Amino acid sequence: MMRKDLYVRSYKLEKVFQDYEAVINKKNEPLHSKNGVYNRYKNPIITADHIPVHWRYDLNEETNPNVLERIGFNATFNAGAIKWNDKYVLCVRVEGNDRKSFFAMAESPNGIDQFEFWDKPCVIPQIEGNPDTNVYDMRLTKHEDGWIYGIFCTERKDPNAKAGDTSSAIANAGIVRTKDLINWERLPDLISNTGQQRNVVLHPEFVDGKYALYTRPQDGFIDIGNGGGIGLGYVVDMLNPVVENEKIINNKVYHTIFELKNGQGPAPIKTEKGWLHIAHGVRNTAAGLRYTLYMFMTDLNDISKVIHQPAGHFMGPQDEERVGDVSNVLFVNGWIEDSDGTVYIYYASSDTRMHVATTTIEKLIDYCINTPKDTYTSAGSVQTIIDLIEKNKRP
Ligand code: M1P
Repeated sequence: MMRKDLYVRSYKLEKVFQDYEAVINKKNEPLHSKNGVYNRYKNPIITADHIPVHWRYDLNEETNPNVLERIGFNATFNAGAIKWNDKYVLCVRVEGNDRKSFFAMAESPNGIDQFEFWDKPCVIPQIEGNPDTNVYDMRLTKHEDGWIYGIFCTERKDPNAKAGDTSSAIANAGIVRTKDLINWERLPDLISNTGQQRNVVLHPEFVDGKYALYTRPQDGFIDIGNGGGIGLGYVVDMLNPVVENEKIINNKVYHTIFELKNGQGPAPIKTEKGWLHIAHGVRNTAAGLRYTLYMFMTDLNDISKVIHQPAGHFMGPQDEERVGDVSNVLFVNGWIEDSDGTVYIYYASSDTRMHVATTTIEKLIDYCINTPKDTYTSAGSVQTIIDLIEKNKRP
């Protein structure tokens, strides 16, 4: 290489590293909370620009003299979350330009900025004879049995697809477990009798000696048909994960934000007033599907019983969150409760990027218990508003 070419090459490479450093060191700041319930933050916390340089570039000057990116990445979203060695760790769904999703861990010292990916993406062992085509949306649960479980969607081509149908797929829950977030043991995929599954989440405690799983049965891959609703079922042995007694505990309902489908977010958080749940609800619009986040609480003694559920969405896409590969989508599958009661909600917007919102256990309980319930009619909504107006007029 000529001296000038070498100079240009090293300049280009330096710029690539500088851009990356600028992204991972960008400070974040809370935005004013419009509703008092949570604070959004100014910047997304993980984007495709957070992908490390050594995943994207061949750094060898002989094999990459022009400093061209060799592997491109499209999006970073739908992350599971866990506090690990005092760090806020996300198991991010990374999607390459080749459309394949995979998991990669990223950590931050404070939960709101400076997220940096670990050295390599996660290696998920395959099931012999039945490899995953695509994997995504891992929920991490630290279970009382001592393992950290990761339950994710595994997608494979529908073996019964007609000739020429190159889209039909089957979704199911893949299961891994780990003690160090590095070495993953693959367990058999979930066995349920209710069709396809997505958004399956492990409850952190045993219930009557069994593992409890939140499920989302569906008839088809996108259309859930007669299925849908958040289910709850039990598994005796995670090495033979057959779901028993799967029942819908939080159904889809006509003319709500979860009219079409819904799905449990991360594993619920235990509080003295009940289990806090965050989920996504989907409705149809003329512009396509709209995904928002909502909350509910279940009983400490009977986790199948919903005891509080505010009307409507808890968070909906706003401003730049509305736009992305799949626009008008908020999705959540990770949150972290700190020992001081702070809650970090890690949500993704429009299947493109990761964000954080912070709140507290106290505020979330207040929100769930004291936000009016759905009346399911316009007249009911008006009455709810009038009740508050009248209350505010009383001395
Ligand atoms: O594109 C929006 C979301 O669609 C699916 O979620 P659900 O099964 O509830 O419809 C998933 O593919 C999810 O990853 C995606 O964010």
